[in-house]
Amino acid sequence: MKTLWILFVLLNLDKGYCTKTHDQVLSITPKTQEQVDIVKNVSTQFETVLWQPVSPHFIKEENQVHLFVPANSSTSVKGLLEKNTITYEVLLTKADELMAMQTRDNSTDPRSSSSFYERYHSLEDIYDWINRTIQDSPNTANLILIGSSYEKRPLYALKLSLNNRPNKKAMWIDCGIHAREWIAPAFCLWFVRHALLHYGKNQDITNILDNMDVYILPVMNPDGYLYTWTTDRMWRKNRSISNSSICVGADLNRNFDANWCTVGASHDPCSEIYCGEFPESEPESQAVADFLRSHKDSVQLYFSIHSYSQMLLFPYSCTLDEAENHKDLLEMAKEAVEKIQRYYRNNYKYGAGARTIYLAPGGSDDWAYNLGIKYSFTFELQDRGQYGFLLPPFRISKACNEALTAVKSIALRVIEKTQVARSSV
Ligand code: 0X9
Ligand code: ZN
Repeated sequence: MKTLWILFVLLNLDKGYCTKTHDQVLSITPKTQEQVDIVKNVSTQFETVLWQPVSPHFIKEENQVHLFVPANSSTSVKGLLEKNTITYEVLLTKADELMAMQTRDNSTDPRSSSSFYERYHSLEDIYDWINRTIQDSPNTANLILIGSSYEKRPLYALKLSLNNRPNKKAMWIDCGIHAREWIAPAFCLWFVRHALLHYGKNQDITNILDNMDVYILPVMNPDGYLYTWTTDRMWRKNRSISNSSICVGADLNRNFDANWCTVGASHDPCSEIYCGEFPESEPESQAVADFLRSHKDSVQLYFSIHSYSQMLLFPYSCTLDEAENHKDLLEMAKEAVEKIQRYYRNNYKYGAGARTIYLAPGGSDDWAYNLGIKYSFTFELQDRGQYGFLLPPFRISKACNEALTAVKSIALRVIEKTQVARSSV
C-alpha cells in the first residue's frame, strides 16, 4: 500500500500537479491608456520589480514592460492581467533558478583560468582580484583609492599605464553604477585582463595603451552590489539612508550635476530614479566627479558600463538638445556598432540618450561631457530582455568581447582625432 502511495505521488509530481511556483519575468504590452494605468498599478501595488522601463512613469501604450514577479505575487499579478485582457508572455519561467546559477562557483580561482572571467564574482572576490592584479603587475597596474561609499567601502580604481610617454592622455571606464547590472563589473575585469594579457601582442590594445592610460573603476556602487549578493538581487541604487523617508538609496546616475533632477528623475526617495538630496550628494558620485575634475586635462574619453538593452548612448540624456560634436559621436558609435554586428552578429542601437531611450538628467556621461570630456559614452550591454539582469555566466564572454570591440574602436578613433588636432596646432 505504502509503495502504491509513493508511486501515486511521484506520478502526479511528474504531471505537474505539485508544481512549484517560480519567480518569473513577464513581458507585458498594454494596448490602451486604461491598460497602461493598470500595469502601472500592478508594478507599484504588488511585490514586483520593474526591469523595463526603469520607472512606472515611462510605461506607455504598445511598449513592452519587463516585470520581475516573485513567486508569491505570481497568481495575483497574472490574474489581474488576465481579468483585464492585458497581453503578456513569460520571458523567464524560472528566474530563481537563474539567480542561483549566477552565484554558483563564484569563489576565487587563479586568474590564469579564463573561466574566472566567465563567472560573476562577489564584492569580496573583486577586491581580492584588484589586490592580486596590482601585485602581479606592479609596473603597469596601480591602485588608486578615489573615495569611499556611503557605507564606507573603498572605491578602488586601477590605473593601467603601459609605457611612460610624456603628456599621455587617458580614458576612464566605470562599471556597476547600478547594482543589479552584474555584467558591468564583469566587463571591467574582462577589459583589464585583455589589456594586461594582450599588450604587445594585439595591435589595437597596444596602440591604445601606448597612447592612453586607462583608469578603471570596477564597482562604482559597492554597497548596492553587495546588497544584490546578500539580500535583493534586483537592487539598483546605492544604499544611502534618507532623513526624510524610510526608503533607501539614490540613483547614482541621476545624482550628477547635469540638469539635475529635471524631467526624467525624481525627488521621491522611494523611486528607482531618485536623484538624491542635491547634485553629488552621494559619496560615490562625488568621488568619481572629484577624480575626473582633477584629471580633466588628461582624460579625453569616458565610458560608463551598464545593462541591459544593447545600446551605445552619448550625450545628451539630460536635454533633447544636440551635443556640439554630435556628428563625431554618432559616427564613432555607428562604426563601433557596425563592428559588433560584423564580428558578433548582434544588434546594438546607438544615438543621443534622450532621443534614443528617454530623458534622464543627472547622468555621469552628460556631466563628464560638460566638464570637457568630449567623447563620453554610456554602454548598455547584453541582452535585450531574454535574460535581462540575469544574463547567465555562459553569455559573459560574448557580451564582454563585443563591448570590448566597441570600446577599442572608439578609443582608436579618439586617438586618431586628437593626434590630428594636436599635430595641427
Ligand atoms: O537610466 C539610466 O541611468 C541608464 N539606463 S539603465 O537601464 N542602465 O538604468 C541610461 C543612462 C543614459 N545616460 C544618462 N541618463 N545620462
Ligand atoms: Zn544602469
